[in-house]
Amino acid sequence: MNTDFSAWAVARQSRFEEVLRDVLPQPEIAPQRLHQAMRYAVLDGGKRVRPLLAFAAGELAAAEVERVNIVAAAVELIHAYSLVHDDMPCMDDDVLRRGKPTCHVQYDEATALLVGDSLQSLAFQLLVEHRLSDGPQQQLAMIKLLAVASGSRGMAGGQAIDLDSVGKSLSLPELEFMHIHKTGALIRAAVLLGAQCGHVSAEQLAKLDHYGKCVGLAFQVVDDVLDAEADTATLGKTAGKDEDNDKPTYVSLLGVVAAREMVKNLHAEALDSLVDFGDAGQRLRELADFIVLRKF
Ligand code: GRG
Repeated sequence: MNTDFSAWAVARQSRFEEVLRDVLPQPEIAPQRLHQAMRYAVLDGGKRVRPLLAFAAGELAAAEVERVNIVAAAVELIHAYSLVHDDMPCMDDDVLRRGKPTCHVQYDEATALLVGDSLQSLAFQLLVEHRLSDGPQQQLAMIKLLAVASGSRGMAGGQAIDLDSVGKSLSLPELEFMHIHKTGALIRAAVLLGAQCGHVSAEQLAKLDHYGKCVGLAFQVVDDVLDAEADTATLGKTAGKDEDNDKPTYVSLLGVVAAREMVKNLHAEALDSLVDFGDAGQRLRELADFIVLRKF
């Protein structure tokens, strides 16, 4: 635990890029255009927050790095699929993502749809092709965890509520429910899957689950604030979309000051969940700091 956070994160991000390059279908393999578009959507961009959370939780649980590489890749592939589909004209209809044209703009809509579908399938293929845990029951439970987190009772369900909420005003609990699913579920899954590659007690897992829930929601509240306050060049995606699309957000509901206060409280609650881990929880603490202080 001697290196500083930024050196720790950069080392894992660069190792992880190689993992992604390996697990994605090579661009010269047929169907080339689909495989090239999958690589376009996943590689060379993104903060890789979810993989970093999986790595930090895996290190806390003394997990084998090869196992964590796979769960981190599966989570990031699901995340990338969700961004590709979210950007399509039938959803958010955006032209810029990670500082470059969105997948359907660079390729075409049908290809973008298939990119999302194929990234999702590949995520689950990885989870069944590699050993992630000492026993098959635990591995099945991990696969189910990611399936639930990304499906209609997780991310996709949250997205359905999001699409339905345009032009409506939601209560704070309704908004929280939407975001805990749309954004929080996958972030929480990243923490839990990283930890489950190693060894943690049920009590420790419950604490990590609470940490994941808090940072997942904080991530979204920060996203709402950045959408209102930051510029397109800094974000690498179109700023001000929430207001333009008349979407309920923490900023529209509470205002920026109260939204920032909420982030502060979630941050404190996340750190509180890590108290019993002592030094072993340091990277997760630093990631909570990064998530609430991020500028893009
Ligand atoms: C299409 C099923 C389906 C779901 C889409 C995640 C999502 C659900 C939509 C993305 C819309 C959005 C901007 C949500 C806010 C939070 C969020 C997930 C931001 C993007 O994640 P980052 O900031 O992106 O981690 P990078 O590019 O850094 O990986």
